[in-house]
Amino acid sequence: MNKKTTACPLDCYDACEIVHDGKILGAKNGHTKGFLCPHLNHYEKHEEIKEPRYKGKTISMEQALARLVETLRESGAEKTLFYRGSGNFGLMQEVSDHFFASFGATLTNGSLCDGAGAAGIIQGRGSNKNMPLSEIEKSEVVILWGRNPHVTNSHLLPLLKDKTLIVIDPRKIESARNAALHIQLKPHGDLYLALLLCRFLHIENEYDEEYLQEYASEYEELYELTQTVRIKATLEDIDVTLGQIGMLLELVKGKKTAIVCGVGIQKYSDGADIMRAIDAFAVMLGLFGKEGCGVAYLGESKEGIESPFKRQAKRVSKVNTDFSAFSSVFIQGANPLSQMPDTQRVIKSMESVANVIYFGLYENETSQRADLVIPAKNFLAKEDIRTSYAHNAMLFMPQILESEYGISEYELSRYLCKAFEIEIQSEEYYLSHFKNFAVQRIDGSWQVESREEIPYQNGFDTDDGEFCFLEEYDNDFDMNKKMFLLTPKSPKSLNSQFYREKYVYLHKEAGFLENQEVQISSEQGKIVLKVKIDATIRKDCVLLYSGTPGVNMLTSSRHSLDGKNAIYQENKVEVKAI
Ligand SMILES: Nc1nc2c(c(=O)[nH]1)N[C@H]1C(S)=C(S)[C@@H](COP(=O)(O)OP(=O)(O)OC[C@H]3O[C@@H](n4cnc5c(=O)[nH]c(N)nc54)[C@H](O)[C@@H]3O)O[C@H]1N2
Ligand SMILES: Nc1nc2c(c(=O)[nH]1)N[C@H]1C(S)=C(S)[C@@H](COP(=O)(O)OP(=O)(O)OC[C@H]3O[C@@H](n4cnc5c(=O)[nH]c(N)nc54)[C@H](O)[C@@H]3O)O[C@H]1N2
Ligand code: SF4
Ligand SMILES: [Mo]
Repeated sequence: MNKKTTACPLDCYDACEIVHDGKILGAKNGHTKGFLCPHLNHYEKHEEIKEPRYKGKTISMEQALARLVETLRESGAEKTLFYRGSGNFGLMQEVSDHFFASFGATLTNGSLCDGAGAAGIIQGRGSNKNMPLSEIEKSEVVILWGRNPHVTNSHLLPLLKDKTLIVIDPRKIESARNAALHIQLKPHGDLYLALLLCRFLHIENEYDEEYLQEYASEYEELYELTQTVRIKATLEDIDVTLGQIGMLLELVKGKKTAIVCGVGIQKYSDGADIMRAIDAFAVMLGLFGKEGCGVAYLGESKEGIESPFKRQAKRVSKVNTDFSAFSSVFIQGANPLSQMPDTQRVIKSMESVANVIYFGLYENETSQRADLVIPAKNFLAKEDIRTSYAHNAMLFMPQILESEYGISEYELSRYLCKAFEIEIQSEEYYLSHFKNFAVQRIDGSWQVESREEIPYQNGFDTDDGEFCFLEEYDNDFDMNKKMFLLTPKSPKSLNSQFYREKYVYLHKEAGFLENQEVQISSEQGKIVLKVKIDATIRKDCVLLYSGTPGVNMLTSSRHSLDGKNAIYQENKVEVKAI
């Protein structure tokens, strides 16, 4: 078989380049450096749905598509919801938005992922431009602030070699082992930590005054705000010492520093403020617009690319969607019955929907509930292009294999457009549209043209070009005796895809035994799971990986105050033996 190159389609910072010669292998060149993660190393072992079915009975693809058209005709656009998740990050996934928006159906907005942090970034900087992996490579000090690269971003690891590492995470993640400093703070303590870091920078006159005068002249107001944080009491509340603050400031002094943030820090109601406070610390250090410096977050994967699809539509939030308001709900690339918050509510809300249609690769809670199941083609069997939320490459994903089952998003959308007399361009047209947003570099790779390697070199994108500091914050650190719920990502699964976890992870001093069955409960609901003892987590934390069946029985479908994001970690929980 000929060698062909493509890219991993999954929702992951790395967006790896793949060489396929009958086997899936990591490309040797570029950031992929010849290795892939377990999800792709074992990709072809995961059994895909091969046959469409309606009300439990196998049907042909022709019958499924005819059934779908009939269903949409019966419901009408008003009563149709299109709910798309992040199972595949190819740009062509949005072609279904084009059909449903043109049809007049309702689409979604809001975020289960990074929306609160993104909102905080935009409030401060006026835009959300990310620090790419290639710049992190040039830094001397890297602060992993709620990012776990061994699990979620393994292609960052080779770039971290020989750098001074600081880890701020309630868990002793793998990177904490060789970090110069690990601040194992209480979950949700980050806003206070960031404000205290700003305050001490000011007290010790270690801030970048020249930079601040030019690009963030209201820094004295920020200092006043930080003075409202009571030092001793707050440090106790968040379980951080003055020594740790001093050491962090010493380690970053005069060094090219990258603050690399993940999504765990912002899955709270004040997630936007948390991210904005971390940004403020970076501004105080003068880290923006300089080589090897800045703040990396989960950026916008479609930054610099205009969509060729019609996307204006009525929208409802994907955090607390009222499915019962619709008679047809078409779900693509998502498993809302596991991954949306407050599963109890989702089950109820979906109960009365006459037609739940699931368009995906794998069996899961949502495919089990669906009336009509339509198998998708996987990324090897369809044409696509992807970009990343952590680097600036554009990667082409030509079809590599023929597949006898499933249908691509483009083919499905074309079929629906034809049935409803909606205009749609050819697949080649869309692919070349996307390609127009990239330029080829000397090494042959393609890069999204308008993305900057070092954003904010001439100030920020706010009205006056200056950083806009946080002006107030919510001062109610949750002191109640219940335990913090952490729901980070698992090395075995990608959210609910692949090998899903089934345990609750607790510190040995939490008072339970390995394999003991316990009940975990929150205001929202409860679940029973077996215990795994885990020395990497704090005594006051209960860890359930994202994708664990039942995890979202415990979470609430409230939104973050800004950014319309889910707040998976806001609820505190209790554990008891059963
Ligand atoms: N293997 C694997 N890779 C994935 C995914 C997956 O499911 N599995 N999912 C993908 C997706 S959808 C995303 S969004 C990214 C997310 O990528 P990351 O942001 O790296 O993922 P998380 O594991 O959610 O969170 C990272 C760290 O934040 C810590 N954390 C949790 N709460 C807090 C807090 O309050 N404060 C601080 N300082 N730290 C906290 C957790 O302990 C964890 O170590 O990963 C992507 N990559
Ligand atoms: N408690 C808790 N819940 C969470 C999180 C958390 O941290 N804690 N994390 C949240 C985050 S960050 C995210 S991003 C969401 C993710 O939530 P979802 O978007 O629901 O993601 P997955 O669970 O990965 O399910 C993706 C589905 O896409 C399908 N799929 C894969 N490839 C294709 C394809 O090419 N075409 C089609 N049509 N389908 C495909 C697969 O069958 C799979 O079932 O979960 C959120 N849920
Ligand atoms: S590290 Fe991420 S992009 Fe690379 S193969 Fe794994 S899931 Fe795909
Ligand atoms: Mo995510």
